[in-house]
Amino acid sequence: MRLLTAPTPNGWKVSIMVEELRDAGHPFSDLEVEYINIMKGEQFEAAFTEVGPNQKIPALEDEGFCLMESCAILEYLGEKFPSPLLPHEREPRFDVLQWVYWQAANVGPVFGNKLSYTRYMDDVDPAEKAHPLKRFATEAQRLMGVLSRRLEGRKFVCGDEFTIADIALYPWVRGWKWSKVPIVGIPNLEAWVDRVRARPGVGRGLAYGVPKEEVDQWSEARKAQVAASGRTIAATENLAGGASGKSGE
Ligand SMILES: N[C@@H](CCC(=O)N[C@@H](CS)C(=O)NCC(=O)O)C(=O)O
Repeated sequence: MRLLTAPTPNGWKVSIMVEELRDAGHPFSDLEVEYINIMKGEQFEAAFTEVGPNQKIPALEDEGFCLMESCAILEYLGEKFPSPLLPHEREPRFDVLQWVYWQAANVGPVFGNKLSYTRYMDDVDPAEKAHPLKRFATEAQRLMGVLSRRLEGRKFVCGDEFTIADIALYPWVRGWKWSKVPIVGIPNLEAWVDRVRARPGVGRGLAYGVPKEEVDQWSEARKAQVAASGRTIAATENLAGGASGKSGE
């Protein structure tokens, strides 16, 4: 099995999943992790595109079967390697899956756009950014309200068990300082973030592609590097992307 990934929220979903599954007794002894340098545009190369046709990490290749989309990969691994991370019974399984799809359709795109406008799109006139920034900030805050309500009286998103719903959501929510979506003063979210972070598998998963000492706090050099790379990816002149490799140039 090959995992093509990078140290970003969507990449960490899958590395956390692998480490949590290891803790659940699945050794992943044949796993090869290949880091894709999205700053240099390696996601646009043919070798990557064959596995991930959307030209975004993560992507997985399992004995010739190729899979893109982080949440589809979570579901695939959850199904292939049984554990409480993806319940088998229909109702508990769909209870988990609805939150996974909610993340994929809402939290990921909204936080991603908020982050791009907040941190990266510096080739856009500030006046032009004002409306999308406000829209994505308001929606991100609304989504955090929904998550907080869901967590009321629950240890994890779907109850006492940690599942792929938590895995899908956590890497985006933990990055709230970077995306500037404040969760301080929302006790259910703060407590959940701490509870998820305390899991050894989550700690190891977050270390993929990042030195251990920078898992929770990036160095100034890394912040500058990430900001610069994000700028390249988010620049409006690069939005047409394509397979030319232009984005990384
Ligand atoms: N919906 C996709 C989103 C993947 C995605 O946006 N990946 C980003 C990194 S977090 C990426 O590869 N960006 C490179 C680019 O946009 O060129 C998923 O969940 O897998």
